[in-house]
Amino acid sequence: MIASIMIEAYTALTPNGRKLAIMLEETGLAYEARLLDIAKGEPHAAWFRRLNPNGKIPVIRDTDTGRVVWESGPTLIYLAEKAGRLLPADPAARLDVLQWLFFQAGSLGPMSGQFNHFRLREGEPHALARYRSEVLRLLGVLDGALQERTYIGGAYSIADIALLPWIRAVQKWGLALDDFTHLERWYAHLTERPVVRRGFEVPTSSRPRETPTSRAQA
Ligand SMILES: N[C@@H](CCC(=O)N[C@@H](CS)C(=O)NCC(=O)O)C(=O)O
Repeated sequence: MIASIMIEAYTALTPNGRKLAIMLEETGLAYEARLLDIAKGEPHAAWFRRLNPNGKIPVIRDTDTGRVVWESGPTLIYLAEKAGRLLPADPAARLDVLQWLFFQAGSLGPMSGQFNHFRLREGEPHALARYRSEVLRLLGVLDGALQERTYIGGAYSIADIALLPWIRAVQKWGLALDDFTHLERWYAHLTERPVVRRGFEVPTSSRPRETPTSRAQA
């Protein structure tokens, strides 16, 4: 028997959408991905702004509880707490993870997004150089932190999941990791995980999943 959907995941094929997809695959929670067309402005439609007043993906709705969560960081925290995985309970270890999660949401994500914006437009060389150098600096921060650890926040966590699609994106946007060997090793290691690969395929792999309860009933 297939479980009913537990998480409605409003997403798109972008780095912020992909981190949610990877997280859903990692936790094994039953979910359905609902793809929005950003080019057509769908996140700004009135029905979607009732879910997220900021008009951006990702958003989740938990059909168990009716809870809606927007902003990718809190969606990852919510899902980690629901699944009891990928976010330590110990306060000090938890803060280590949250620091890197906020680093992604507050620094790497916005700076990379602006870098891509100006990369795609001519006539703003100062802006492009500014964002490019800032993204490279942030990659250096990650590289330094990963020199002495396998995962960014201690054990494998939502911080790794939040960063991963952005590290993939900046490479697609022309920034190589050659000068960031520790970050490159981390990226190669994580993208070998079958579950992460499945996450990058969402929504094509999206489907309601069996839960332990439904399997026991089958
Ligand atoms: N701070 C937000 C950023 C979300 C965001 O920028 N989402 C983009 C896609 S990656 C989006 O929905 N853009 C649609 C738009 O701005 O029209 C988060 O972390 O969730």
